[in-house]
Amino acid sequence: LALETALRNTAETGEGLAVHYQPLIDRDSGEVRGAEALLRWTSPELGVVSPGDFIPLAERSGLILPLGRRLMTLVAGQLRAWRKAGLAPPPVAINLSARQFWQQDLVDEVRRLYADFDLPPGQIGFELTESTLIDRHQRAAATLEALRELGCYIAIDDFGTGYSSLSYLQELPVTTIKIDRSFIRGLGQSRGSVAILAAVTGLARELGLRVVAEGVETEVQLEALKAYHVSLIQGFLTGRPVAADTFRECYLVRP
Ligand code: G
Ligand code: G
Ligand code: MN
Ligand code: NA
Repeated sequence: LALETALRNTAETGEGLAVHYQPLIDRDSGEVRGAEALLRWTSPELGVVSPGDFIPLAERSGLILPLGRRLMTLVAGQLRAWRKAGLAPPPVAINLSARQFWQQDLVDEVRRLYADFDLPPGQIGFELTESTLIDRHQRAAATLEALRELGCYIAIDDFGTGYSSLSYLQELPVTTIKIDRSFIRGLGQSRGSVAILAAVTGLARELGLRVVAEGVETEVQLEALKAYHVSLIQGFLTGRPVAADTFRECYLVRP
């Protein structure tokens, strides 16, 4: 309960919230092609709380709605500041949990964000899990279409861990699938992981979807991905989540 009270205070004031950015790297050129925004929380009362602890609580309690709004504003403000400084930040992906995706005014909120912070189309994208999208196809499609019209790209996060139905990929305007790190971990160890990689990349190619490998930690995994022409890499090997200033220095300022 102490944790929930502290989180509620933070949702109201924004105190102690920060955003870390993890780069999405093009393996062939080494260039940054995107970033994932990840919420970080240092509670004034409790100190650093891991996202693995506070995100599930935020989702259960509904606090993910105000917290998610704060995150979006922090990201948009950061992007505007970078652009004003003459930098060219790549598209930044924001995670949306089911509650956030299904809230009535999501599209209006995103539209307002683009306008208020002078963001070019495509500057912000979203990551959703299969389980968020699968129950209510048609309404999901309408929301996704509206987000696509604002230029947002849409990634399926943790791909392969949700439902076994694949038909939604054809029916929904998603642009990207992020192969879950549980499959990446097995590369070089289990034949099953290679089989899944082969199937997922084949499917993505046929459907014209972009593929991102997440959770890439070793050169062996990178080599295995190369064999299947997966060139977009997100993982500790190519870059950990870092604070905004570090992200700027490492990925946005070219010598
Ligand atoms: O770095 P990592 O430990 O941040 O994140 C743990 C989990 O929390 C991941 O599943 C990630 O998608 C989720 N997460 C991180 N930031 C956010 C956020 O702003 N909103 C939502 N809904 N989930 C987030
Ligand atoms: O659920 P989601 O995919 O949004 O999770 C993002 C989470 O993955 C963050 O907690 C981030 O810190 C973590 N992460 C990113 N790269 C790696 C990696 O290479 N290995 C592991 N174990 N976790 C990673
Ligand atoms: Mn994610
Ligand atoms: Na993921």
